[in-house]
Amino acid sequence: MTHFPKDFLWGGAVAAHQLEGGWDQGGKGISIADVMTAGGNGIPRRITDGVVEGENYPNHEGIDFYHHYREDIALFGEMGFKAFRTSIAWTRIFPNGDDAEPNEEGLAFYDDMFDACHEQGIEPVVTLQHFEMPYHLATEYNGFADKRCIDLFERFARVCFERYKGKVKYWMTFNEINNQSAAPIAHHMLQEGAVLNIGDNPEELMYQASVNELLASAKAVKACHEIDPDAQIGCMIAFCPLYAHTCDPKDQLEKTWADHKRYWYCDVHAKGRIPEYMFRYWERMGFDIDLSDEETEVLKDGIVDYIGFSYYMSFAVAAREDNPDYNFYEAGIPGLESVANDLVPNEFLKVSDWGWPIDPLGLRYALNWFYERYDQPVMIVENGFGAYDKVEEDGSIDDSYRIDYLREHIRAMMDAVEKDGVNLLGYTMWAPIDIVSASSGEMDKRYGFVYVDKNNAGEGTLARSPKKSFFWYKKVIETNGADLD
Ligand code: BGP
Repeated sequence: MTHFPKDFLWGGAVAAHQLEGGWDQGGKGISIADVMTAGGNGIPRRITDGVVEGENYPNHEGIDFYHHYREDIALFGEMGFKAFRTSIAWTRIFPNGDDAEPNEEGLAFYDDMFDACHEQGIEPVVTLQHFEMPYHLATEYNGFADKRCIDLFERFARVCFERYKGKVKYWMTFNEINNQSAAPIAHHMLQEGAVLNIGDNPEELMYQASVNELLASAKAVKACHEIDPDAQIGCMIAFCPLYAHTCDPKDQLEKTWADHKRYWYCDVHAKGRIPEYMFRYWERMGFDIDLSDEETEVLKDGIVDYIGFSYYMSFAVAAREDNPDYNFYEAGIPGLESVANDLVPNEFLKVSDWGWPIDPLGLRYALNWFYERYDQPVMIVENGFGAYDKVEEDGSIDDSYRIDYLREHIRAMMDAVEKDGVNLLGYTMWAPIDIVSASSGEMDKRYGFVYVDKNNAGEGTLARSPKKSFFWYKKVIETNGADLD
């Protein structure tokens, strides 16, 4: 007998800035993603001072989903998607973030996109802030370093809840809010909170911005519950299991602290309070984090309805001789910055062409980790394989490596549900159609079931064509995961 839920939300996930394009159309303002240049495999993206002529900004066009969304959503419908996760570009609704009135053209765009989803029987799952804050909030406020952004975010969220009430049942507040606890800190502080100037003590400022974002998230959760009691609103955590390198208790303690430092955000989202270990750390470090009693109360009202997380890879953690208190943890994104400090290579795992460790069983570990810790429904809102694809003479694309990756992860996910009893709402793989990579700005780092004819240099017809994995995933959904071959 199978315990896999019949109403499971199979689908795919993207983010507005990585596929929409139309960066200056429909009254849209400039977002922080619009001032990020293309990087490359191992080459970080640069942040320019405004939009500079002659630079290559891959997000400006994305894959022009802005003009292709009906066609693309129809392809998702053909695969049998039950859910489509995307984000609302804040700059389509409030071009500068602090405008007096929302932009009707932007609101209407998402109205029609969500209608197109429902016409295909697809439930939209929507993130409010996915690395695409208004650039104006970065330059004029220094993003979430400034507490005024809390209310600006809440206002944006309220406008969305009121407008899309009944159309959107699943919301998320901040995408991968916890990435900023890893290096490179400046890049992440900008992506997650539009913090442009990281000042003299970036770590302290990162914690302040994080607290402000968590307050903004809590206010949005409360607003969502008031405005649409039928909706569910979750958080979104970038989860990489942090395994202890050996059974040496020192490695185990190091791992425990690494979990604290990387995942305390989830404690706040799911329990409504900042964990004591974080206060102790700030005290030890001499950080002066501004959090009033009133704000502490705000956090209590912001408990999420489910935990959304992304899963791509795992890491191994080893204790350091110079870290006797086990309170140090630093990590980077492989390929983007040297992963030094207390991360060590995991000899049991292979890595992708971008150096990301491949660990399907880690997904079962992740699901258990969340479920036993927070006792809340969970949703896998990102999981996928970035790879170089080859188009054959006849136009076909055999991406069996992507199928292998997804098959093993889905198998682990199903074990977590069937054997471990995890309450899992859905699985939206990343990304059903080729889009611009968030970390590197490449087009040739492809995740899709649907190929898009566009390369790193921005050349191509933007034509869409199904890869082998398209037909495989269609069958997976049709059989509710029973046929993974
Ligand atoms: C997550 C982000 C996505 C995304 C994905 C894959 O961190 O939420 O926006 O793009 O990772 O990463 P990349 O595009 O860098 O390969």
